[in-house]
Amino acid sequence: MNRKLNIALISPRTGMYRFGTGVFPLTLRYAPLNMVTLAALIPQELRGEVTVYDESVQRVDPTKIKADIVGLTGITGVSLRSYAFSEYFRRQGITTVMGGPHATLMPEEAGRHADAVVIGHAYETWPRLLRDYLDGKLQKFYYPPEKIDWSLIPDPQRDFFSDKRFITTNSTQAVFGCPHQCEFCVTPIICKGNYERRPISDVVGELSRMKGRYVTFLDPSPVENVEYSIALFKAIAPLKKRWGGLATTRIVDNPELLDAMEASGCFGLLIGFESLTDSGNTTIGKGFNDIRKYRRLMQELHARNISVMGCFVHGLDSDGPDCFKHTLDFIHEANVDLPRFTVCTPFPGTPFFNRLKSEGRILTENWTLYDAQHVVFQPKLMTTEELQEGHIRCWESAYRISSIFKRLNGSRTFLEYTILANLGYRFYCHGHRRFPPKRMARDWQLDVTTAADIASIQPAY
Ligand code: B12
Ligand code: SF4
Repeated sequence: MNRKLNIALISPRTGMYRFGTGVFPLTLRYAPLNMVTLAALIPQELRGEVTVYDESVQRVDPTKIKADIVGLTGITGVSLRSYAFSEYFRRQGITTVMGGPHATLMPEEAGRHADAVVIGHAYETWPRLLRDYLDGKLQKFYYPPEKIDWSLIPDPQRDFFSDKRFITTNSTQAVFGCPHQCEFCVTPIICKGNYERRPISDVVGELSRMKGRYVTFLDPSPVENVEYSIALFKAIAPLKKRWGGLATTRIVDNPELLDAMEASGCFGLLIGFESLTDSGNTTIGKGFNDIRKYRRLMQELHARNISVMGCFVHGLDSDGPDCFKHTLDFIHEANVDLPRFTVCTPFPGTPFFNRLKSEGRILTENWTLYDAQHVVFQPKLMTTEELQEGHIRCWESAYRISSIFKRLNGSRTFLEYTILANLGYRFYCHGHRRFPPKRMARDWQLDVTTAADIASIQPAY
């Protein structure tokens, strides 16, 4: 049989990150890999018309989409909108498949809204699912094999995004999972505590086929296997790329690793400092973050011309109303190039969610509010209002012109990027007040969602 499948892949938007009316005037972000990877995984002999939509950079009108199968992805914050899309397409007789972080964390829930759910990585299961569909044997749940063959990763079909407004479409991933178990983090849950690596030659091959110089590594925890990381950095150095990625604060104790990063073209790292107190880091199981070494880490990175997106979380059980001041003092003293703040968020499926649930502290299970910028649980040492307001004020203070000037003047690292990024974030943080919880709570709905669908999806707020 020679039947071809028409497939539409949709990444729905969240409340604050949206095309046109979101917090960013432009899309200040790199392209995600998931949908363009799934597009590349569709077996050649089954390929009909394949389209990829990302609602954060384009308007998506579901009434215009005609396909045999619609694939939907979603992090927790977009999951209700994903369900709304799915319910709409099922009403049109189109088969829907869900995957991604939230469906992996909550497969039963996703299964109530989609015909099939792909749990975890899809390198092997997505092509199998498509063949099952054609054979009339579609299953409800697809689990990844015990041992994933990382060499199955194809070059993503980046051309789907080339005319979209991403900073770069050159994203890739070399390492999967994390050996740590931070209480709030979804990575160890999704990857079942495994920490695995792609063959270095595959990563080098993919990088060398990318157009342009700039690359983003999306690995949530890339440098915990130091031997692999140094070998990877040495292997990519001859390509003369410039790359940004993530790292933990632990790199401060490893000058060889820092030197290898610099020599391989690293221009920026996202680092989870999380808390400025020992008790804060210990409560979340991130005790390896040593606050006494934070300033030295910043100096080591700036000395190597590596800029830092520093991530800080507010609302931990040991955080009182003074936590915002600690964060602001640190970002100014250490000249953090691009500070980023989140409200501690108990993503469902994590130990953090389970603990707060058992303590009766989860205030809403409306997943749209689980975007790490809205308070969804009862903090211990603050009121919800103190946490929400303090968090927004922290953003606003960090992105005053005087604050930007102080930090960047002290850092003077990769200014051609950090000045623009700071101005973008300045605009972003002033958008926070436009997205109060009540507005956000309804934000997942589609124009074409019917009352019956809303009843089936509607969470409590
Ligand atoms: C790119 C990215 C973003 C982008 C775009 C997000 C998006 N909508 O895709 C931006 C910058 C906007 C972003 C923002 C945030 N993000 Co983010 N982000 C990522 C990141 C780094 C890469 C995603 C990616 O492309 N991965 C690579 C692909 C290959 O893996 P994958 O996504 O898991 O997809 C595979 C499978 O899941 C499966 N699959 C996925 N979708 C589908 C769909 C179908 C139909 C099928 C069959 C299979 C399938 O197939 C793929 C191949 O195996 C991930 C971390 C990571 N490395 O995955 C975090 C991650 C997705 N983000 C996360 C978080 C927490 C956030 C923020 C809250 C961060 C913050 N602190 O502010 C914000 C939230 C924004 C909001 N308002 O809600 C969490 C998700 C947690 C959760 N439960 O929601 C992750 C997992 C990181 C982490 N460890 O915490 N993020
Ligand atoms: S927060 Fe970072 S270090 Fe902790 S488990 Fe998640 S990926 Fe690993």
